[in-house]
Amino acid sequence: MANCVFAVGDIHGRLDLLEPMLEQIAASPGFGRDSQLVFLGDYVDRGGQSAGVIDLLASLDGRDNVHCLTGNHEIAMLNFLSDPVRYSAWLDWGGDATILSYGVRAPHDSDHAAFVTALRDGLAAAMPDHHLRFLRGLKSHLVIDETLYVHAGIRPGVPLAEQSLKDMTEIRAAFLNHRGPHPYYVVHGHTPVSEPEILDNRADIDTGAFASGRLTCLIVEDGDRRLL
Ligand SMILES: [Mn+2]
Repeated sequence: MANCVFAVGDIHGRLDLLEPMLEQIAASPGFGRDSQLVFLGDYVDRGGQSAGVIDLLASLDGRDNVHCLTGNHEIAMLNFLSDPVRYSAWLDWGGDATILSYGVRAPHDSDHAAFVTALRDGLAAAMPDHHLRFLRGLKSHLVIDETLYVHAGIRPGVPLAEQSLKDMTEIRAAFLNHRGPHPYYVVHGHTPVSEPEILDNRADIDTGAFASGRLTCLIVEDGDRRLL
């Protein structure tokens, strides 16, 4: 029998939505020992509880049946930690909320480079080591049976092994507008939709939880796809 997979869309700091969803998944009739749990990335930014979301997911991530993928926001956060001056744009993408969620206050430096460096130093000091290990260990994609799980999508026509991390975490139009089949059915997030979009070749389950209050979980079982 094929695995029953529960895939969760973009969380963006909404621990208040993630916790009840995990309870709902555990209570679902389809959930059992062989079930797989896939998180599609964008755990941080915008919402108020990014640190809490990372802490919860990091606590699950060691299990064989739990798979955490990277989103572009996790990459932006890691980039900021390594070079805050070059990657300060992360702050405008909701990274400021992530930093606040770790209890770090904005420094008073008026010089931009000094300001972002002090923020980075504060964040690095506040983050537990296992949060950093979690972020660095995130996978780019995952294939289970005939389904590909990936944050943003893939570039049509390019073999999976040749897909770039940038495309897998950032692609929009070239992937979203492609109506033909891919080598795999693609389950993804990244581009917010008001309703989960379950198409013939892909499913977009980013329902913009940060703003909408709606976090989506798709159940994939024996080639059948349904919402939790
Ligand atoms: Mn994204």
